[in-house]
Amino acid sequence: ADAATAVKTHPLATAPVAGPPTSVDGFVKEFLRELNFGQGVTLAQSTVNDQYLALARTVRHYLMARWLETSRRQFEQQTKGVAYLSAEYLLGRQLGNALLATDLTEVVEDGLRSLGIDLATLRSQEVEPGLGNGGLGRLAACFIDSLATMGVPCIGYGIRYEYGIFRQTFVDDQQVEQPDGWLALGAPWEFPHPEQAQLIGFGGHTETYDDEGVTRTRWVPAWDVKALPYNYMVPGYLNGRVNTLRLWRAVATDAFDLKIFNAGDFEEAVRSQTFAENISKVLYPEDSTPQGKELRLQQQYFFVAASIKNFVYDVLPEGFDLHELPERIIFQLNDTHPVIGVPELMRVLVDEKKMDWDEAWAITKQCFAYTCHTLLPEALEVWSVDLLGRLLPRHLEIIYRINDEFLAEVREKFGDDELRIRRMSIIQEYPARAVRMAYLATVAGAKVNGVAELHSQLLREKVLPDFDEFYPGKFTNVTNGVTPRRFLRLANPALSELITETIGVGWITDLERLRELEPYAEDEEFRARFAAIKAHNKRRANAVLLERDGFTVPDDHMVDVMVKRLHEYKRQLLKVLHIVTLYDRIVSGEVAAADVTPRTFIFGAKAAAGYAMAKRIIHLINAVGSTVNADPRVEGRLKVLFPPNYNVTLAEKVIPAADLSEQISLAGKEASGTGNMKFALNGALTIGTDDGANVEIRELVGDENFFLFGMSEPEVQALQDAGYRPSAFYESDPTLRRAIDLIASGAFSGGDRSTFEPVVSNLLHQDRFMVLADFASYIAEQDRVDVAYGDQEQWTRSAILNVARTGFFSSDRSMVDYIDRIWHTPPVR
Ligand code: F55
Repeated sequence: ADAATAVKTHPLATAPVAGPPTSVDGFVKEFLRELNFGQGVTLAQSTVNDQYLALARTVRHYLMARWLETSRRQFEQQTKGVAYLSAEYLLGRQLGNALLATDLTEVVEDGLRSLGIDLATLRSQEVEPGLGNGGLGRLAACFIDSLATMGVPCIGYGIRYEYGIFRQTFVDDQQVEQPDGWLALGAPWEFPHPEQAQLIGFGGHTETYDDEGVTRTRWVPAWDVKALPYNYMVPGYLNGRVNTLRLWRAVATDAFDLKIFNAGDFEEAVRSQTFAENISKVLYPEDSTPQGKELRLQQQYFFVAASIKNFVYDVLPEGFDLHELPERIIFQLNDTHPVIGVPELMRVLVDEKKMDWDEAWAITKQCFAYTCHTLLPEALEVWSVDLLGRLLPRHLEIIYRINDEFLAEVREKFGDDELRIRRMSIIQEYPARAVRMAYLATVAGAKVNGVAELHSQLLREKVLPDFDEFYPGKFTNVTNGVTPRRFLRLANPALSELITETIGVGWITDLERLRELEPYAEDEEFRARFAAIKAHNKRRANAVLLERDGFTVPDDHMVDVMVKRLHEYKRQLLKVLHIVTLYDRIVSGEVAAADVTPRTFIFGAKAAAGYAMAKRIIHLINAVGSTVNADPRVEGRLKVLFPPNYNVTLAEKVIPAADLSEQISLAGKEASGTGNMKFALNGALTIGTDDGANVEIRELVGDENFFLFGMSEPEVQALQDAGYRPSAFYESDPTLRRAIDLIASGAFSGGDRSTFEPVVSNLLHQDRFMVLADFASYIAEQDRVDVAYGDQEQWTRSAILNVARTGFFSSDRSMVDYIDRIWHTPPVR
């Protein structure tokens, strides 16, 4: 104890050792030290990977004092902070962002050059942590970047998947998934803390016991796993602040295998270890149809329970009065994946901290807020009572009680309206008894938000109308945003430089200042520079795609990009029908190839491994691409590129090169979209439906600078109600018929009519997302795009205005909205 006190009161106890000097010399010394002492190699012996790892560790050293200092001050200040609970963080590469945040890029570039090393080569060596599926995971990454940059106390909690989103390859034009072993070459950004491991229980039963005259319940789990935290730095931009992302890894407890081992079954002991470690083994690649798999529920409970324990027992000071929890923390639920945290906090407060149920519930209701990211009914998570009862029996009891008391309140307010009670129950009865996690989140959350204006409106009016009526003021909107650091400053250095030269550097942390660019749309010289930058970015993308996939992007082509997860509602098929239509115009002789606006179509999309229709659509895109690209009649005026394994790293190269951004979901289906924002900020024009955040983009950039097509959400609803018959559109529109017939004829499948028959027949007889209904409008608008592109000066004007008017979509602004409308965390200096 004396030794511990001596350590804590030492004059240097809380003063971290400063990082290496911020000079080229200081950097080079530290880098060589890491290479020699960390990697154990001389410069001459070192591989690119050695150099990358040594560089990453060197950059860490510059951040370390700030990280320790941020944590210390946070502990000292004891102000309210955010715990962002997310099963996914799609971080992208770390090195470039860390260099940007510390302003070390030039020093490092120069220092490495003096050793004969190219920084860009080392940056390419990094394997991005793909710990997310798409928009939801990337949003979490943008949010924690913004919070660090704005100096808001935040811990991100999640799962350290050993395998992130699969690596996509194409074999015979079809998707094949490969494991993403992102840790294989070393993990220089993480800090494991095995001494802070938590035990997480599963299964077993509950029992009541007498606690000095009070009957209490306790949970007796049947097995447990150890949750090991791995910390990651989340550096703020040039502000000396470093927040923490804490990801949990599952490992077997000693007891877990020891018991079995001692029973003499060594093989079983090893098997059970594997069983425990499976929990954080791999990210589920489903991004819209949760499969209700037991392992997935294990993952959810595992990370949420570890995070709540960590916060309550380790982050809060000893002796903290838990009645004040809402003044200290808000747990933000990124979709329903962490909602099991609600009964978990109740269990901790009631069973472990022996708090009165009503008191605990009053606290819990103030500590959670819920963000919904979808409108598709099949994407709303539901866990069978059967599974929950087996895996988390105490949590099921708690959910039942929450539901009973909630339904009693509903009865009190609305009377014995049994239909309404059944509609609003957290427990669904048909087709099987199951817990509706979105309802639980809505009942428990202090606030519920959608992710774009239209989405929030539809959420209130169509998905949860009873709840909106029952809880006035609970529903709100926070429109998504993207971090300007990664998606403009890092991804588009040339445009960033032009912007900074024109309006100063303030835009990087105050993106609305891009407005100051508006007058330059009329400046001919500025336009020329802006256009030259777009051309430069196309050549840069060309170089990356050439090296990666052997593709070339012709200099004189419009670059038309659709990158996002493959899903029927996003309507990649509509894009395919457009390409087939253009192709058909040429090969049928309707239009001379020379008269077609040259376009390169770039797709990027992963399909969930079990989503058969999505995989067929990938196959079709590749097949159409192969045919179109190889047909001499096209004279190279249409080109279809589908680089495999679209990820954050590729996005950073492709988005800045785009002229046209495809945001063509069926109105009312895309909650927000965030790619749409990244494209507009990088000077692409959007062709899009009135859906998600497209609505707000169009409002901001102006109708003249946006290509709108398709039905509005009310029109979609009306067509649905009237009875949608896709074949009617096929029969009455000869252009559409030719495109579909061409696919059906086997023109893209070596004459085999069966290959794409399921796609064609689904379009003709189901077409859940009304591709055929919007086809004519889409083609007409695309023809206007061609005309508009013909006037390059005017196009560039529009592109500049897209940049100047979309500063609203900074995730910094999203954070301000969360703070004002939901978190009420105090401003931090
Ligand atoms: C992942 C797992 C499950 Cl089980 C369900 C959904 C997902 C997922 O990745 N969803 C997702 O990415 N949703 C998207 O969220 C974005 C951020 O809010 C939105 O912009 C986008 O519209 C929405 O589809």
